[in-house]
Amino acid sequence: MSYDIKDVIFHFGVDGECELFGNGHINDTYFVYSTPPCILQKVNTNTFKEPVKVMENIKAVTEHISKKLEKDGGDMDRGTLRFLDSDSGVPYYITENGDFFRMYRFVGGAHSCDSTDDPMQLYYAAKAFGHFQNMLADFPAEKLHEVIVNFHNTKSRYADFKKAVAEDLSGRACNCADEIKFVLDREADASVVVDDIAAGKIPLRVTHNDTKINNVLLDDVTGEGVCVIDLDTVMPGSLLYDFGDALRSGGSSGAEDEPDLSKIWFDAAKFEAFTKGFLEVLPSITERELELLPFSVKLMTLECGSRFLADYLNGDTYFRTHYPEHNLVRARTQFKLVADIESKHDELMEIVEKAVNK
Ligand code: ADP
Ligand code: GN1
Ligand code: MG
Repeated sequence: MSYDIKDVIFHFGVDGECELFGNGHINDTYFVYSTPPCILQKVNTNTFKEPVKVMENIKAVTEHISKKLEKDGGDMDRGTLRFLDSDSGVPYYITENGDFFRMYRFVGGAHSCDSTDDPMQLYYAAKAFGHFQNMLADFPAEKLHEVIVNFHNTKSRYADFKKAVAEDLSGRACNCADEIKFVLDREADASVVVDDIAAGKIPLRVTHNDTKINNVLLDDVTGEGVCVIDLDTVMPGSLLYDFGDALRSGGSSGAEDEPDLSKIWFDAAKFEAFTKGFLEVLPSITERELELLPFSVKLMTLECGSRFLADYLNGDTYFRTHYPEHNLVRARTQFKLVADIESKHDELMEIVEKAVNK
């Protein structure tokens, strides 16, 4: 560690012990035993090359949400992330070595799930993500920096994937020929949403873009959604990205990195619960978006699997890994899910139709 963590938190006017926290793949997260408790994060500047712009986005978005909560009598303490300014008067602190830190209040009495067996958790998570999107419906999108360019542009993700295969920087392509073929066989899927957005058939909205199920906090007592977190990638996007990514993670029968693929399938009951919650709070959803809901889950799962596999081929430079084959294991679970979602497409479409006609 090239920084003195006590000194870092001191710059935010906070004191207390710190310990590593959470299971995110990108940032380093610490729980700070201060009064009140806080979360300290070292932002991954390999992923986010312009972290000041990330913080400008997050501040604008959280202030917008705070105003909505105040107006609607929402939970001002726990309904959105609340950042602390450092002694430089900005919501971040940069060490002499260039490490970029931010600090915000810990949301108490709530928890996140990396995966879940309870469809009700999906229902409440869906309402929270849908509500988040509603609160940002009148946010001026042009104010947001595109902090990761083409983040969910699946066509450009395919170009990245093919580059990783061609370069094979890690020399691992020979270990995963079947998985590479699995991705390449589905290239036609990559155009569907991006082309519809470009043609104006799908509205561009302000979206979260990283709705992994552990990025929503649920109340410890009621189970209801409390706060949507991990706001680094809030940018203009499609509602389909948020729906699809939440079910990629939340609709799976197991962990994202479950090595035993016989334990991995896509759970239609979880899809049903999430769809119900999402549609209950998002009446503005269009016909075309509804039609693509099941496809979006497959698309986001395919995109994520291709990113894990590309990272494996590139030598594990993007996602945090805990052992050498970790990204390949993650990619395989995603592809198992993709194949299962493909086989269940009609069943999932019927669930959407049933939810709409309720
Ligand atoms: P990453 O970008 O690395 O995924 P996150 O911002 O999602 O980082 O934080 C990692 C984990 O820490 C979350 O999944 C959640 O469990 C926990 N966490 C983050 N912020 C809070 C908070 N304000 N209150 C409670 N738990 C939090
Ligand atoms: C990363 O930050 P975290 O762990 O919530 C990634 C997502 C992936 C996800 C896969 C900024 O999310 O795009 O879907 O891992 N975030 C970024 O688990 O790349
Ligand atoms: Mg996260």
